[in-house]
Amino acid sequence: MAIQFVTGNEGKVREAREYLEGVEPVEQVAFDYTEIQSDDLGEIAAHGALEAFEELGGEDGVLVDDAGLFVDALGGFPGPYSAYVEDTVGVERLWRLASEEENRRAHFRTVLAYVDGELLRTAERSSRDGSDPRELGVQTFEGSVAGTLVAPRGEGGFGYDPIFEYNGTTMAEMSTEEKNAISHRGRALAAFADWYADR
Ligand code: ITT
Repeated sequence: MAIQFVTGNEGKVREAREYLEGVEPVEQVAFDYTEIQSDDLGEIAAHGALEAFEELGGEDGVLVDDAGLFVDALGGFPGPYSAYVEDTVGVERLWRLASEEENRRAHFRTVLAYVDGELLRTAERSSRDGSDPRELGVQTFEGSVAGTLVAPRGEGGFGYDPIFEYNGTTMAEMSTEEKNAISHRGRALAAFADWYADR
């Protein structure tokens, strides 16, 4: 059984493959699920996973990853709007905005949402009180990491990695394995892999 990772972001796929090697093969699937308007990454990811699972059909598991960069001095901006801000403002200009602040602390957060046929059937059997059984079937796994924003450095990673420093190294200066060992996604993938192995 392969895990269908529904994302257009190859960097996310590279990190998931590196982490889940030996657990399950990860297949990248292009499907443009609806990103609902919400401040809650978990809600966005869970909704997307369910929609993609229903659209793709079959039994194989579907994984969705919704992530964001939260800058403390900017009230958590860009947060759930991080992809939009990267496309419009860009990483370099976000750094310039943050560099005017004394407090350069920020964190990354990601929520992985996973669902498959067996989870949905189990949820349907156990749902009694009228709540939507399909939503109960989706499993979510969260990870976050705190760091400091710096002028861009490094050629690796993707997205905001060049401006996010952890222990003196930007995430763009790390290998995939090094980034996974400390990153928000690595932590969420660890929680997912533990749960997956215990099933
Ligand atoms: P999909 O929705 O297709 O998975 P996306 O890149 O649009 O891909 P998000 O909606 O989760 O992903 O957007 C998150 C934004 O944060 C986006 O601009 C990413 O480049 C960036 N981002 C996510 N994870 C990151 C990471 O580990 N390092 C640096 N930037 C990251």
